[in-house]
This record gives sequence, structure tokens and C-alpha cells, in this order.
Amino acid sequence: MIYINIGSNINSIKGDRFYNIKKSIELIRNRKIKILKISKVYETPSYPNEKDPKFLNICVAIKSQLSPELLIKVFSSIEKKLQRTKEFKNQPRTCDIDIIDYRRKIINSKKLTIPHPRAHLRNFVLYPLKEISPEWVHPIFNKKIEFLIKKLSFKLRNEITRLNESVIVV
Ligand code: PH2
Ligand code: MG
Ligand code: MG
Repeated sequence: MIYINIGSNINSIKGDRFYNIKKSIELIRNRKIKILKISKVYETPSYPNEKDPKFLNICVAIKSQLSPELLIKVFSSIEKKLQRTKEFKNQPRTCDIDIIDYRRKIINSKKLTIPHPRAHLRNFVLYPLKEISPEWVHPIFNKKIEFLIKKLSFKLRNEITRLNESVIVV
């Protein structure tokens, strides 16, 4: 199983944060990547710059024969289609697609670090992942997701909202 996280904290010219996430799922599907599960949408303050617009994040379980390197290329082209610009670190973005876990592989190359190095510290990664994969275990720390969530600060555990709107694309 491959788990990815999609985030958006600003409108694109085509639509709002919801639209951007829906559109990115549609574009992922068009690239013949099988979508297996989609979490609900979670809203969190932007990390670490809380003054930036709030993020919507979801976790998606996918199946693909593509290597992590190729997947990253596909995702970055989708980010570009949604007018993502990269000028400075943590710049607000229309669409960000990160690989959280690629079949429990551990990769540390120049271009790629998998699992995502800070995944275990982020509420916006852990909560949606737990929703679709409650048995998930961190490939490096060998800790259950429940344990990782309990380790988050009180603040991080309380400033996340699961929204009722879902982004199931038909
Ligand atoms: N992504 C970041 C930096 N900060 N904060 C939230 N809440 N959600 C994100 O997806 C996010 C972030 C870098 O990609
Ligand atoms: Mg990111
Ligand atoms: Mg990214």
C-alpha cells in the first residue's frame, strides 16, 4: 500500500481549497494510479506559520506500479497543473502532494526521503492516515499510529477539525 497526503491552503484560479483537492484526485486517477481509499477532509492551522491561511488535508491510499521517483514526478506535474508556485519555503500552496509511505520502504536519497521525515510529528498527516488505516505502523520507528498521535502535543491534538464534506470523486 502507498499512502499520500494532499494539502491545499489557497485558492487556485479554478477554485477553492476543496476544488483543488478534488481536482488533484481526479488528475491522479487519470494517470492510471488506482485510488483505494480517501479520508475525510481535515482542517488545521498552517504549520509553522499560523498566520498563513488554514490548510485542508486528506490522506489517500493508492496502488501503482510506478517507482517512488516516478510517482514524485507525476505528483509534481499535477501540482504544476494546479498553478502551484515554489518561491520560498512554506509558501502557501494551491496543491501539495506528498508520499507518506511507499510500501513500507525506507529511502534516503538526495532527491527523496521516504517515509516522509516529519510525518510522525504532524497532526495533518497522522489523523487522516489513522482514519483510513488504523493499523498502520511507522516503518522506521515501528510504532502504531495511535501511539504517535498520543505523542503529539495537546495543542496539535486539539487544533485539527474533521470536516463533514468529503471529496469522493465519481
Ligand atoms: N504542509 C507544509 C507546511 N505546513 N501545515 C498544514 N497544516 N498542512 C500542510 O499540509 C502543511 C503545513 C509543507 O508542505
Ligand atoms: Mg508537504
Ligand atoms: Mg510537498
